[in-house]
Amino acid sequence: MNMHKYEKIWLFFGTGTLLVFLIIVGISAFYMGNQPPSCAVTLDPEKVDEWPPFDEPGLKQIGDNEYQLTVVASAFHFDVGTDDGVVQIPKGATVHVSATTKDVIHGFELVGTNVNMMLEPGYISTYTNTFKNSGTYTLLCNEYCGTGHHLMTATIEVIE
Ligand SMILES: [Cu+2]
Repeated sequence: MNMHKYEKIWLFFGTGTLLVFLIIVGISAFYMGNQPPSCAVTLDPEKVDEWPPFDEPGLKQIGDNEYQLTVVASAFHFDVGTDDGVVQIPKGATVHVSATTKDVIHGFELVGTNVNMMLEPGYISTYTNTFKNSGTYTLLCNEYCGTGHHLMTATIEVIE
């Protein structure tokens, strides 16, 4: 088969970039352990209020500068365990976020961070984030969930 020189170059280039990307994804997934956040943990969405840790939402210290933040979402509210919807986290703390929803699908986006999850009824969504910079971060719902969707916020304050 007679192939044009440029065709050979582009075939080589295309195959080469594909191999480079596959190697990068392989190293990232299997050597560095990067996995997409998984929703493989389930619960009964009718019994969220009785299901630990969602029976007591809020921030709990679980180690040296390590915290567990449990959040229950429902239309149109994030229950973060405080009356004013504000959670204070010390700067530099590692926070394991665990969240679920009681009713419909909600979003869980902590603006300005990589924390961005979808909350689905019957599933527990988790994400671990280290807050290196102090400041005020807004937690908002980014999945349209009904008439009060735009009011669905909470606040995370990272303090010195
Ligand atoms: Cu919403």
